[in-house]
Amino acid sequence: MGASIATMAAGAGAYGAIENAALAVRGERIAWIGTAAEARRRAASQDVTIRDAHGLWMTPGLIDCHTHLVYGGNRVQEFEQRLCGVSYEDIARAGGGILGTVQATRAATNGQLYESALARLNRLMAEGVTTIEIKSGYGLNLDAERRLLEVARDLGERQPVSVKKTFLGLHSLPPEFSADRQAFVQQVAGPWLESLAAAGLVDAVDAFCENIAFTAAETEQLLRAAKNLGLPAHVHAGQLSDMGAAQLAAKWAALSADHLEFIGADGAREMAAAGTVAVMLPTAYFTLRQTHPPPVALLRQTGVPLAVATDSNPGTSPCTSILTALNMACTLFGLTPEEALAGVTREAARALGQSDEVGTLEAGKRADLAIWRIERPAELCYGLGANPCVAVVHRGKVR
Ligand code: DI6
Ligand code: FE
Repeated sequence: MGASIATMAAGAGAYGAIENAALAVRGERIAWIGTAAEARRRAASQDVTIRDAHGLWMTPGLIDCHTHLVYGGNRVQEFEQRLCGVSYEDIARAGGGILGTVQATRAATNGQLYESALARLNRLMAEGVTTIEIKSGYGLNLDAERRLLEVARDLGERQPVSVKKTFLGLHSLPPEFSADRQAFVQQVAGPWLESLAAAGLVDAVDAFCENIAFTAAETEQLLRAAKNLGLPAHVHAGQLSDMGAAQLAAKWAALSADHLEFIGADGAREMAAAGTVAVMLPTAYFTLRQTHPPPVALLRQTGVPLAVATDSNPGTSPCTSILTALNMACTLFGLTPEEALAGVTREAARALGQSDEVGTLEAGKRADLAIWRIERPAELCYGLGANPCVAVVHRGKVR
């Protein structure tokens, strides 16, 4: 009680803010939101615990809607190579890059994968993250992909955070299939997807549609298979080149198309019509020292919803700070602080198909919230390296 609340509800003014506000939790849900004065009157007649939060701000718990959190090893030697002039694409074509991480991941035990991902998850949770999407994609055979998704599931069951698991079956072509791309795509979109989905390990699918990865036609095979199983999709689209992946994502009504540095007006228009969210990944852009940002003004004018995420991964975004992603969404891509904050709350929830549950503070939604020692919400985008988070509530419980 007494905090300012950025509800982030759409159409409710800047940040959906309510000053000197109060929020009541019953069980896992938000029971009521209003002014502190009204809350005091209501509380007098009821048996409730009141916590004072004067001088603090409350926001929805943050949602990191695009991560590759679970993997073995790291890629620091590639970081050095890139700074000596070798490009990300050259490293990938020489069998490094994603395939380097695949080797390290296959060699790691489940315990090692869990512990290293947990260390990263703890840093994100300390910055107010209450929901995280975790992609597989560093196993690239059925057994290793299953292990990655099981580790993601276990993180969500053992830690106070909600996890969405994405089967990124088409991430890179593994060496054992280098002579037969089509056989690999058929395995991924056929028996592998079916078996992982049957085990309850797949909330959505994803593909890296890129000149160094998979074509639009290959990506489409996975999107079609997912649709047949009733599973939603995300697509890595236009990170390094325009393969028509944004249009493809829209055609299959994907929840999101992510990266989007190289998309055009058609992609934006079709995404807007399909309701596909554009996920901005500025820390990957920064790490790759790219110079061609996504067309944010075009996306905004066209009415495409904008989300922001860390893309946490060992190659292009060794980032475990969602506040850094917020900062860079503003400084590198030109989002307003309000757009950026909506991008890790309301719009990130939409990108995960979770809008009915989380992403804004409204009665009936899940009581996932973060409490901050800040003077105004834009401060969450302003700092570099500060963490003003003072408390987090996940499913109604203080973490
Ligand atoms: N795009 C990315 O930025 C990551 N995956 C993807 O499809 C990078 C993955 C990596 O380099 O390990
Ligand atoms: Fe990614």
